[in-house]
Amino acid sequence: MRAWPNPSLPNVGDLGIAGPVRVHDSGSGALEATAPGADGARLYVCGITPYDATHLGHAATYVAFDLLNRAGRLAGHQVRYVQNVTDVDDPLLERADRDGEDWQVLAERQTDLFRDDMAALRVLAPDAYVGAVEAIPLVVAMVDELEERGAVYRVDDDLYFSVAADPSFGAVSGWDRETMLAVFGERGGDPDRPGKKDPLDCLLWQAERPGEPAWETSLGRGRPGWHVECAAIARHHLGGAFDVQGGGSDLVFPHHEMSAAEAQVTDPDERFARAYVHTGMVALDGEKMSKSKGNLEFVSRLTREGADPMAVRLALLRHHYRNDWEWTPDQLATADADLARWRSAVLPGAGAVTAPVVAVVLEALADDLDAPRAVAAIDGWADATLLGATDDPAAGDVVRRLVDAALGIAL
Ligand code: 5CA
Ligand code: ZN
Repeated sequence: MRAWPNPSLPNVGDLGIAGPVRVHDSGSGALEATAPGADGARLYVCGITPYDATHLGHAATYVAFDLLNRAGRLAGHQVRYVQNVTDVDDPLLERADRDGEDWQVLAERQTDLFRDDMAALRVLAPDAYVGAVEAIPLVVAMVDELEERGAVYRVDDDLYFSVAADPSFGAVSGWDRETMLAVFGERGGDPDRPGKKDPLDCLLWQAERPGEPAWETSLGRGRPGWHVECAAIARHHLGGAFDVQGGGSDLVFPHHEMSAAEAQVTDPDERFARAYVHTGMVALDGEKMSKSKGNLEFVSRLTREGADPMAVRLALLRHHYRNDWEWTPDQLATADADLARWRSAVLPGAGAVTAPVVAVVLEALADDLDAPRAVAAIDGWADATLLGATDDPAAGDVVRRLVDAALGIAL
């Protein structure tokens, strides 16, 4: 499907990240240097299930991976970025049902809203933006391959993936079985269904249920399971052993564990992704912002009320992507004032020396996307400039390009 219009990227001139970009891999629990090959960096980020979009938790997650995309480019790599849209799945159908709305109309409207919000936040667009529905042929082909490898079995007319087929199952989350079992049911799994070989086995293909959408395929009439959707899309659009699989920390298990296992059974010689990177959860009113609880704040509500999307982005960047944190309205007011300060500091052109601030911002970005450190460096430069420093006659232009290219904020 179509993505959103790309924001312009400034001419970065001599701004560049010298060393490797390092990110925290959930599997190893350590910072790992990304090491893109000659064909560039390959990034897959799990997309929305299109309802209740775009809340600030979504926005924080996509802005975080946008920093990774930008860091890769500043390190001189071509970046190939793929994202999905889970445009058919139980939660979407349940919401459409609850509201008496056609599920496709709901999905299209919410995907449009998400596109607009991503464009407003100046998130670089994916090179391939792929819906679950349009990926059904890819899913069917992958389930066929899994079947040839003996990793598929039937419960009634539904097809299940046998997690025992992947010897490295568990390596993405590093969780023990007990922990996996404790959350599987809460995150779309069905540990108690009779007839399964292992309670952790997950659905690959769900046979048609009365009143639900279904597609006629060689697997029978039905629809794809969730995890295989991302496995099939990533594998097809990026190939094996791509650099980073990203999403919020609520996707570590089962989603990323299962997609990796399915892909690794299909292609046993290759890891699915080289690193699994996860963002912390944004809360509101003391609890994780979540569609099921309804404690949400939306990008579009804030902008409709007059918020500058760049202030929303700056407010998100004040938090390190790996932390859990809570949204409060004062953060937007603060970001708005900070943005105004940055804007007046770049305006005259001359300002405080830029070499140190350029170095800190780019180093911070390459060091596990440390946006708070980068933002603090810009604060320091803006303060010095507003106090009258004019050491560098071209400072305003340099900082404007730096903030734009590295942090995605247009001043
Ligand atoms: N469609 C699937 C992924 S294939 C899905 O999880 N969709 S979602 O709409 O529920 O979430 C989209 C992204 O936002 C996921 O990466 C999810 O982890 C992230 N996310 C959801 N809620 C929050 C939150 N409160 N804070 C931070 N990130 C969140
Ligand atoms: Zn996904």
